Amino acid sequence: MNKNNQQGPLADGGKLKLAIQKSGRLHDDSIRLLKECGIDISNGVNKLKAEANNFPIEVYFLRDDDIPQYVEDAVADIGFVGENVVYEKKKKVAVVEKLGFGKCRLSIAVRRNEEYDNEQFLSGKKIATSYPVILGDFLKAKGVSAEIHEISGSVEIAPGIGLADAICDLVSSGSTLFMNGLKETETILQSQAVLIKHANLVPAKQLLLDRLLFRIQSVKKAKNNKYILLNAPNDKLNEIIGLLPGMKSPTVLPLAEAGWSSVHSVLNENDFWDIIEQLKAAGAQGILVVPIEKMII
Ligand code: PRT
Ligand code: ZN
Repeated sequence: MNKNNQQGPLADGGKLKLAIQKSGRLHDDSIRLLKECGIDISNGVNKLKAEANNFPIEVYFLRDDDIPQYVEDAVADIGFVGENVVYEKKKKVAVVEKLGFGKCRLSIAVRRNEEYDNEQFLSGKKIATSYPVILGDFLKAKGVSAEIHEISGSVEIAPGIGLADAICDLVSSGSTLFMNGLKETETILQSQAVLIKHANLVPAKQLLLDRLLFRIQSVKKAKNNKYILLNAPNDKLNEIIGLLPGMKSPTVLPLAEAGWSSVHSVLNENDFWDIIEQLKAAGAQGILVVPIEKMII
């Protein structure tokens, strides 16, 4: 047994300790994901931690920037945090699973009227950012020597007030850049929320994490897939079945009306519209598409 499972300030009764953002862009989606995994935590927004009554987990509410450190130190076993924060902080933690929310990119942007051919534009320039480590690695890899000016917020206004020639910041819709007269010229990192874990979880904690991961993966798979029901004339059944992947093969049931069958299957979001068009062309009718809540394969 590792010291974390013994009595003292780190005693936790064998619960998996999860750190999530206290408030901000990742908070609601983190809580929602837990809920979709069947884990209900009592509302702890104004508290430091909350417990679930139906899963051995304890949730800590922290600033996102602090989560990698807490996980490295085993104060939390696992955390939900943006990849951008994980790579900037360079703590000893393992990235285990992409969570599918909090998607954004870390990009270079310059004044809209500037001509930017490639990263050599940045040579000798001043770049404002809250991500000096990731930016520094990028510049080094490209062999560009520039001055990194670290600021903690409102990075987008730096070029407008003459503080910098370029910025390196997170972008999602791009509207903040646009409103500040900037254009995005280079993406240096694609980011989303990820699950990180302590480098050496004790086996009992790893088992709990495996249970949680199984649930997270089932939720993610369900989100990427749709359940489809359709009616098919029997003489077109083979052609229609050939278009459907299904988890094993589609379910086919006879309809009350002679010569017709009902076909049930599962479609991946990415192939969805293509396959629907082909199904219609092949004679499928009454197509119903239903969201899937969990998918266990
Ligand atoms: O208080 P705490 O330190 O916990 O929160 P925070 O203020 O540092 O972080 P928060 O809540 O703003 O963001 C948390 C995480 O959300 C980030 O680390 C990213 O992983 C992720 N994320 C996703 C984003 C964005 N999208 C995003 N658009 N984080 C910030 N932004 C900001 C960006 O910095 C810029 O100011 O939104 C603006 C740009 O948005 P668009 O839509 O105009 O392009
Ligand atoms: Zn933060």
